[in-house]
Amino acid sequence: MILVLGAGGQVGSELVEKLRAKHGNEKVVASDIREVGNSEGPFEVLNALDKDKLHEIVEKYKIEEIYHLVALLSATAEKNPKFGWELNMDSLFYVLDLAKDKKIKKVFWPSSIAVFGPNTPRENTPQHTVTDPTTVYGISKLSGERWCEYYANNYGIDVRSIRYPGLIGYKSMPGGGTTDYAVDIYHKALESGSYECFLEEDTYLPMMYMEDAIRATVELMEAPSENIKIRSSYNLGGISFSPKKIAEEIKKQIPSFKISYTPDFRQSIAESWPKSINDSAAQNDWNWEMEYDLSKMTLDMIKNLK
Ligand code: AKB
Repeated sequence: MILVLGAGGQVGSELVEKLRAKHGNEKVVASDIREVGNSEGPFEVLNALDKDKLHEIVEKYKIEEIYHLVALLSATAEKNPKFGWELNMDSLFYVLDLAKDKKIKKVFWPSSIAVFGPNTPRENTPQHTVTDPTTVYGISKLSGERWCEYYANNYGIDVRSIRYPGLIGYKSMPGGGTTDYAVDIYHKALESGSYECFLEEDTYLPMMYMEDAIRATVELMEAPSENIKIRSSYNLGGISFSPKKIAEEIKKQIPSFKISYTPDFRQSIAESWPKSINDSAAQNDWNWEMEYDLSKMTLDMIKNLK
């Protein structure tokens, strides 16, 4: 049995669908801090900081595998740093300890490109390099990575992780990230024909279409354990583009689309992150291969949002 924490979120809602299609609706327990509509299988309301309830659910359903997707993202955590740290770290320890105590067998926990910082090489960022995050979110993800590796090395737990780039999908909205503009822009292009972007036009960031991100997650979790050489978190490259580039691509489909730029506090977060990522370790260890580039993604986003 599989448990997904944060099943109502941007990744969670799509991952639950995918896992249920693969394993059967009854085999995947979805959970979130509030009820999510139309759950096709078992659902539990769970605050990821409620350790006792988490233990109860693991016992009740005889859970073997947890996907821990709960987090306060980069922009939101900056507004509430202490809570961002508490939520992102404490909930991770509860899950890692379940694996350490042999109550569950396998853990997926996402990290992020936010672990990198202003002194990281920004182009083709290597797997192992300077990590000096400036956001609470990035600090919590980097610390989480170190703890995942520590638990794997010292307690032999099977924990796997990906440093997600900004994720773009049509089924769900992101909540509180710096890369959120790249989802919102498609919605606004179709709703009103224009978009006011909170980043400057030439701010390049690594991004990925949700189809690819979900497939990467499933492929990583299905790979033989001996192939998983990195127990902190794998770089995942995706597509590198700026607001100007995505706007140009949207204009190919909606010629009257207009974009304007009013950068806010998220600009300095974006500037501290890489522009593009080297994911050769993921390619070598578990055969990772991206499918969607900017134009393929844009066509699919617009088709589905229409
Ligand atoms: C964010 O912008 O905070 C997230 C991320 C890159 O992890 N989308």
